[in-house]
Amino acid sequence: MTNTSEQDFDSDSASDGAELPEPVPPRAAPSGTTGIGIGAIAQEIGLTKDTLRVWERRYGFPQPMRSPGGERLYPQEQVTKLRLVKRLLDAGHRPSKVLGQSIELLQQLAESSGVGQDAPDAELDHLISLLRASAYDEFRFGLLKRATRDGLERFVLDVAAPLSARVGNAWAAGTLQVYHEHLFSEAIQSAMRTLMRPLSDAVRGRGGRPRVLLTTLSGEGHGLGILMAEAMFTLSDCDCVQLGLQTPLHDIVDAVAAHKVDIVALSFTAVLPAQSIANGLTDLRNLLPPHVRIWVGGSSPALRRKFNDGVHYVAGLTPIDETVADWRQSAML
Ligand code: B12
Repeated sequence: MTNTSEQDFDSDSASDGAELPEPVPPRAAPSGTTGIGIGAIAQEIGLTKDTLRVWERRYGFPQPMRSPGGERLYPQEQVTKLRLVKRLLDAGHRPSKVLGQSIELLQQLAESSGVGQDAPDAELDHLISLLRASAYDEFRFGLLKRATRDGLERFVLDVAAPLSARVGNAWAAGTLQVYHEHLFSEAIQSAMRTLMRPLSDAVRGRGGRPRVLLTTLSGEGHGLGILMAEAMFTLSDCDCVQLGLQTPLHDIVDAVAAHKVDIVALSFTAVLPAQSIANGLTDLRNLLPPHVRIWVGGSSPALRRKFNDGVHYVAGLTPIDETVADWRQSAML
């Protein structure tokens, strides 16, 4: 990995050395008050429980209430703020600069730094409004029409990728729900598979190389990144083996041997803690034969850090063609 980032908020390094407030004594939850437990919050937002405890101790936020049994309970407004905090940190802001701010200030900061902002596109807005209105058949029709009109590459780059970001932003803003995300994923997957199938079959018939295995590691439940990457690899004449989501490391290793795979391509969003990604990649690297490359992509800020050698970060979908060309050149030497 060549890129580095100083951002790391997974453990005690969740602090960045700024002035710290006095610790706030825990409040008991008034009877009848609801709150969300630390495990559920950590999972939903993509932080570790340790990070939440460290922030509480060092920055005075979040400030959970306590259940009668002494467990942390986070009220909804703190969850909303935490979601926003996480997105600002993913965009490169520092914990000490954001954790003490009001939600209104954080919203302004997000707006001024472009976090969660959609580029104007009336057609994509229309698709989102169909999804929101539960006009699912219309939404699927709209996607398929665009896919047929644009072709695979343009559909991936101009529709599937920006629409995923829009859906994510709408979910974060509370204007789409998780079931909308599921419906969206199903519709995108089906449109992309329909477009991709004839080409994939033809590439397979020609014995295209490299052979690329695509999957995600345990804990990473987002599959549109590897699907879009598969489309771009296929357009670069690669034979793709799509394993889907969350494949255990030993199963990846077995599939690599059985299918004579040259490259393992993995996708990471910001949900997996940086340390889990680093550990997973180190373990996988040690388990795979050295000639098998590991290429990683996706929006996780952890990918901007330096990992061990033998893991290559591909910064987006368009560089896939060039990276494959480099592989072919080195394979011929
Ligand atoms: C659909 C969706 C879901 C679906 C996924 C269904 C499925 N089968 O895939 C469901 C509903 C299950 C879901 C669940 C969750 N999600 Co969700 N989800 C999304 C959404 C809208 C798209 C997901 C996706 O596949 N993205 C991956 C690709 C498309 O995006 P990318 O990482 O930016 O990668 C780009 C490139 O780098 C490249 N690329 C990607 N991978 C690779 C790999 C290689 C090798 C290469 C070369 C290139 C490449 O392609 C992309 C093109 O733009 C995103 C929004 C978004 N912006 O991504 C949120 C998002 C990822 N989800 C989010 C969250 C919080 C969750 C949940 C924790 C809570 C929830 N919403 O229910 C759970 C966690 C699940 C888990 N354990 O992983 C957050 C993560 C934020 C964060 N900082 O942690 C996001 C960003 C929404 C948001 N704006 O807050 N989600």
